[in-house]
Amino acid sequence: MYGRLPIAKMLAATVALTAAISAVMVPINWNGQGASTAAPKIDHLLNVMIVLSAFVFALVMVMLFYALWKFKAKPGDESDGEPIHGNTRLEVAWTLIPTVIVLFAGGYSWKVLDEIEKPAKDPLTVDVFAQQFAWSFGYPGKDFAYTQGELHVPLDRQVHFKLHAQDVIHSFWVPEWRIKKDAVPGITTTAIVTPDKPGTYQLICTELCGFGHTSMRAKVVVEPPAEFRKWVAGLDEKIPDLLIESIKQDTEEDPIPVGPGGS
Ligand SMILES: [Cu+2]
Repeated sequence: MYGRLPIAKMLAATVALTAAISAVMVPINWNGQGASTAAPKIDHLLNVMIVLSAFVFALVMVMLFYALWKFKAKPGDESDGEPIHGNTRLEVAWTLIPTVIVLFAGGYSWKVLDEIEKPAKDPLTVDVFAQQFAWSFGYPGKDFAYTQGELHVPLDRQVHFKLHAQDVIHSFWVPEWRIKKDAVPGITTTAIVTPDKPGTYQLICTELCGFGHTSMRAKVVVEPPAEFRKWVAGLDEKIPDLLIESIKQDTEEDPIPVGPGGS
């Protein structure tokens, strides 16, 4: 036998290495500026995942380097290794630990998503039309005001973006809001965001959708509700019938296709 492993020492080394990696990785601002109520929650979730990943990495490295050092063959030793088979305790451990980590990560992510998507009392519904290679938007109210390439939303109000793809799969992403959701032909998907910082941002298509994919962007303006209302009232285009028809053919996860979601 190889003798007992110095479990306590290996565990201490793993914890120390986890702490060292986390101390470098966690303070890095991976996602940039945040501008929605979801941002701090998602950033925190990412940090928890970084610490968990650092732990797994550290554990593997400590065991690897211990084995390299401890069981190194002596010079001139050409003999075979000891024939060993199975180690129930080790196998139970390496099944149980990852299972617990993955279940925890899944459960925690579920909880965070649930909090983010909890419907507010008075959400605004905005229709988002994605097509190769442009974005356009429909606002509730009389005649469904419509804009191309520029999205305005009110500050501090939950917005339900109804995503409609006209041709291929696109994906709705404003990095500062963190939330990312696919627009899929044939179904209407919903992205829920509460912008909490005024300013100008960029909506980016984040699903490779063809030659013009990299240029598929739109300006996003988050502004106080009064300014938003004024802006919508000033729009004179309405959603083209073609787009309304295409929405009607979508399978709905929500029964209201074009939203009279208040204004
Ligand atoms: Cu794209």
